[in-house]
Amino acid sequence: MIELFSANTPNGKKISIMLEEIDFKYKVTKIDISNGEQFKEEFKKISPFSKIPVIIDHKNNRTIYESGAILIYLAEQSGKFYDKNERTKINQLLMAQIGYVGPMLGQHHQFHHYNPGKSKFGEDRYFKISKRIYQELDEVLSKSKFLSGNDYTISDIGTFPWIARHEWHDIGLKKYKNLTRWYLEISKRDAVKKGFSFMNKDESPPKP
Ligand SMILES: N[C@@H](CCC(=O)N[C@@H](CS)C(=O)NCC(=O)O)C(=O)O
Repeated sequence: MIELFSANTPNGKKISIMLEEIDFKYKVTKIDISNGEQFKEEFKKISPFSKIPVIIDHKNNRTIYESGAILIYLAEQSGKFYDKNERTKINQLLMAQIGYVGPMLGQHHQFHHYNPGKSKFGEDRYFKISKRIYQELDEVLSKSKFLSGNDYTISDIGTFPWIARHEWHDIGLKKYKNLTRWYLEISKRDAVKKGFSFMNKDESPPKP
């Protein structure tokens, strides 16, 4: 059994979606990051940077933090969404999500959605970068069905919950035809619907 320590955020949703996709049994422990629960000594023992998500795989007695590392671990354990022959390609897009797409869209959320009017520089900067990310992902998806090729992989699972915040981004997902096609294709997967609503059963990926 897997224990998932998480919160209802894009990084949190990646792992619940993956667990649903591979059909592993899991239980969720909520970490209230808006109230500082991530800084408690008990949690820091399993997450040295005080961040969700974290999993404990009780069967193998392993604790893993960092969403990319967790996705790779679960893909290796299940043998799914991480084709051995395509790993370099999958890793590229997964690392791009972890190091670029997620952090930049996350800053856009901070300036544009949570704190509008506080910093024109911050708002403009991350709006511009976020638009660029939409354009770049759209270009990648003009060449292949999914981000790393013709198959749905952990790079798609990692990126999807970030694009699912498109209403906060105010960029207009619909303008990006390939990204929209990809988003709709993933939105209709049963495991994605289930994993997406892991903390709020009424939540579903918003329509473009
Ligand atoms: N690189 C990390 C980022 C995780 C992350 O930023 N988690 C956020 C929530 S989405 C968090 O726990 N923030 C609490 C904090 O930093 O205090 C990963 O991919 O797992």
